Amino acid sequence: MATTITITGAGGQIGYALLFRIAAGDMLGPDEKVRLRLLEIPQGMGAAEGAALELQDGAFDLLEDVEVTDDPAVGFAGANLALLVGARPRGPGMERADLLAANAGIFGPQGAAIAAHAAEDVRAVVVGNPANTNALIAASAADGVPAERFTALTRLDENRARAQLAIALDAPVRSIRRVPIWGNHSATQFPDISHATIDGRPVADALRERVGDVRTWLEESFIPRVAKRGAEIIDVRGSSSVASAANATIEHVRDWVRGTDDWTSAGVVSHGEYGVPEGIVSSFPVRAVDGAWQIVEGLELDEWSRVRLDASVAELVEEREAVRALGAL
Ligand code: NAX
Repeated sequence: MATTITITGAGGQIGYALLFRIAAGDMLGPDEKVRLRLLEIPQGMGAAEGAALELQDGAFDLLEDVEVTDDPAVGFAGANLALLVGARPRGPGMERADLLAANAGIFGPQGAAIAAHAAEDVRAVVVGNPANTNALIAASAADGVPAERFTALTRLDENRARAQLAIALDAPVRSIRRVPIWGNHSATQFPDISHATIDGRPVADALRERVGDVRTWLEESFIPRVAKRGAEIIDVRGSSSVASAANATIEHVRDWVRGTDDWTSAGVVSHGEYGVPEGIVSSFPVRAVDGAWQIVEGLELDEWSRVRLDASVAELVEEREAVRALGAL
């Protein structure tokens, strides 16, 4: 047996950073064979075919076979996992509505193709932006596939938040746990440290000793740094986040399939938890149990946190209204 994994946008940057790690067993472990389906559009086929040649040259023990296609029916055939990376980037002068419309034209048909051709246990993670709303569009087009099988990547945001805390506290990142991201994968996201621990002790107590007034530090330094990290990477590197995004994608899928021992973050469909309107794909603190994400319930959110979560959710509701107006839901 092998797991069939479809990667859309496989000829792009994140695709290139993902493929070799998946083939090496970083995502599903050293005992699980993988079959890769590289789905591209015609312009991306050359890059994807080149990556497939390099996958051959990697001579990976776990890699059963690789197929490159620009036909979604072929690309999603039998897929157990779908990594939806390919998306339409915002071009010069493009309004948000144009961006949503262009991506609805990608993620609607892909959701339908997943429903028609993927394996019954298919699970999808959307990386391509706007990730949360793209996941919502794909889920609503995938008749017969439970909406819970469509998720959006916010693990990169969580990793960025944990890394910034580790730097501020001069501590190893592994010592920092429970830093959920709430809301949208956008500049409105809310990285929440109120339940975070460092070696089991509240992060807020440790921060007070280092930064003084914690709330000011969160508002003026931590939250903007995490929420705008993507732009900072572009400024410094001259290109958007790639390897860190691929790493987070691998961690998201690994945890979803193999389970978590603590909380993490993922964009999942709301059933009304924490007052997030039903049906919205929002980031929450989650655990993975028996192959399914569960939202961690019962957490206290103070007024200051509530305002931030509500602002990000309001943006998600607006995006949903915009795609509804386009007829994409
Ligand atoms: P690239 O432009 O390098 O690659 C995208 C690839 O997708 C291209 O090869 C293109 O031909 C392909 N593609 C476009 N439409 C397609 C379709 N309908 N079917 C199949 N393939 C299609 O972008 P890359 O740097 O790889 O980024 C990919 C996406 O990830 C972007 O939307 C980007 O905004 C998003 N990101 C999301 C992150 C997250 O945390 N959720 C972080 C990183 C990244 O910004």
